[in-house]
Amino acid sequence: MGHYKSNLRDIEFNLFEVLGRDKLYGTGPFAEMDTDTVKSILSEINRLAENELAESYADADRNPPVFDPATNTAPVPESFRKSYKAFMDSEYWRLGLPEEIGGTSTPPSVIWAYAELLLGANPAIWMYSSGPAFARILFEEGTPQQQEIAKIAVEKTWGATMVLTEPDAGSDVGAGRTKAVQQEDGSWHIEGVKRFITSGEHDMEENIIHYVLARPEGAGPGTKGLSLFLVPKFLFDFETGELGERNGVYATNVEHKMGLKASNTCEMTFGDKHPAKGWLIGDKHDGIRQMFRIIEFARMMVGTKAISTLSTGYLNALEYAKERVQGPDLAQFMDKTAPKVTITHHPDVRRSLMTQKAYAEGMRALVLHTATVQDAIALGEANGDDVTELSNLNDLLLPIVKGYGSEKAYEQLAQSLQTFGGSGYLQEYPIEQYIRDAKIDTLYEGTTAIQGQDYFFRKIVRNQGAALNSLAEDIKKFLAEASGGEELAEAREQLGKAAVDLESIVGTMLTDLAGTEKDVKSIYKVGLNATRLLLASGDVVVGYLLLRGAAVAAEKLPSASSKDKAFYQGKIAAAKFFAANILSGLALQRQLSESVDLGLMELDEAAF
Ligand code: ST9
Ligand code: FAD
Repeated sequence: MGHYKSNLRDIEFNLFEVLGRDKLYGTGPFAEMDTDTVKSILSEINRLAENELAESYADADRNPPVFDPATNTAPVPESFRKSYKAFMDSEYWRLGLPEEIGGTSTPPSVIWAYAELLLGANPAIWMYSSGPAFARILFEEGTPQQQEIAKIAVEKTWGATMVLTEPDAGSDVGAGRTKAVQQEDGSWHIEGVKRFITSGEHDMEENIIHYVLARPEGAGPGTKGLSLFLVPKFLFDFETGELGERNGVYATNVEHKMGLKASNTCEMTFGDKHPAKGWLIGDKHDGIRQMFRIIEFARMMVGTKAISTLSTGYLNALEYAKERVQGPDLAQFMDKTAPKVTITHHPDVRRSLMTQKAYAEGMRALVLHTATVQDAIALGEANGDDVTELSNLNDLLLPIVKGYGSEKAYEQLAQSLQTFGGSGYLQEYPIEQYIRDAKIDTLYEGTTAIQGQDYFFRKIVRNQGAALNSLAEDIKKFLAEASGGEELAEAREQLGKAAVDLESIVGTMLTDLAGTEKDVKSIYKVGLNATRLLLASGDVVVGYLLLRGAAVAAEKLPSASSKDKAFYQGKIAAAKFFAANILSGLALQRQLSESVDLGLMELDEAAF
């Protein structure tokens, strides 16, 4: 067995016992994807993930791709290539692609369930294998000719990249200087240097399509002046896909990173050696909106990756804790001859393990809950319904999945390592790599600070609180129904209080925002609270979803099989633990949000 420990039982618990996905699968646009099919797909991907996909995880970390400046290449190690090929050969990457370009219509909840397995086993495989998923943007946003190119890109499984970042344009994408110059034949020449481009160069597919944000000559400043271009590594015949000359886009460096080393992170130089030809996607200048369709998908992916890594970190820690014998039971502290026990007997280890479990399972519920909102959007769109409200709810949840998910996964992975004691610090166990590989999740696709601002300004204020209110209504309804009975009464009360504290934090921030009319500096108070609000919201949503799961478990427990009994007991225990130990912290966050003042902003920089 490889490093990866999946939790298919909990994925299926969420999908079928809590979220009722069996009622959706096999119906309407998902007629081909019934519950049995979904279960067999997940079971097969799970097998693949634990074996072939996980196999190269450590080797590709210890022997990462090396950049050759003479040829501008960075071939991946053989072990990784094998894992990648196993995934591509499985053809599961077709799930969720439009059928017109060679895909299989699949509910988003199935995609994110399988994504967890792949991302937990070997996340770089997902990155390199995303070319067909990217082609969807060409199909949905492109000209008729580009829609045909989308089919070619899928058929040939060409790689793809999203190309935004530049040395002086990271969070501030609108500061990008890469230029696009229109040519007489309708194509464009792209000129500039992009930085940190995932999968920018590799040798596993014959071609790579770069989706590049660049500023056409004469276009305005900021993000709205950027357009999205298709820039292939090799030029090709648009009708047949036959490869032609090398295009003028080259990797000019591959970064040496803390983790996720199998994934090439490239500096890409456009138009230096010879012209880098590009084509405007959809023949219209609407780049940032088009690119954000990719970003939204990628933010969901990043959150899922982080959460999945925590889950396998926790399960590895749990396995170790059940075997590691150290010290006597605390209750026998007077007896120097007392027998030694496994560390699961120590209160502090139990506290830590239950914290890891509650976050890992709570955040899995968060991903799959968000995915069911996406199911409803897909269904609504297929039926021609107005899906605005559902889309707004999905938009509200995305920064929580990405921002909260990545921060808490990284924080809790340190606890998983702690469970191993000194052994956790060794490369003999996977946790140190998990920590290194998961750190990136709080950084790319918009740092946590950016997620916090996106959440407050765009997803709450601009939406006039509508999506947040609908989420709050769901929580209130759950509390009013008293689901889970007496067993969960105290935890429900704790959730209710935390939700009130959260409303109050939002209220404080809205008041501070309104305060800018009198004093523009009041906006700093909003900025000081933005990440706090994001993390507090994550706690409340995760607490709510854990309790929803626990209520189902409480109902099923009396008639459960002996194997399921422990599982359901664990669901109830995790929800109660989270409510008592984490949700109670919201009261302090509320106080802190109210006490924010301008002192920090007025402090001389020299005093830091
Ligand atoms: C990166 C990649 O880090 C790392 C991993 C790569 C892995 C690749 C493989 C996996 C991907 C698979 C993909 C498959 C593809 C599937 C396709 C499916 C179809 N939501 O607020 P404003 C838009 S890449 C939606 O004024 P500023 C919107 O159009 C690098 N749209 O912003 C808006 O116009 P309007 C990642 C949003 O002040 C316009 O932007 N880098 C959202 O000009 C302007 O908005 C980052 O993520 C949103 N949440 O610019 C950068 N927000 O208002 C982080 C904005 O009219 N920085 N738009 O609607 C930010 O996000 C900044 O806040 C900023 C600020 C750039 C948006
Ligand atoms: P900066 O924007 O300089 O941020 C530095 C710090 O300041 C951060 O803590 C940030 O939160 C904070 N900060 C910045 N602005 C604000 C603000 N307005 N308010 C509050 N705080 C702020 N990019 C791509 O285009 N394509 C890719 O495929 C890609 N893959 C990547 C892979 C890796 C391994 C890495 C490391 C990066 C990748 N990136 C990619 C780039 C990534 O998206 C950026 O690194 C990220 O958006 C942050 O930009 P930056 O590094 O310039 O940091």
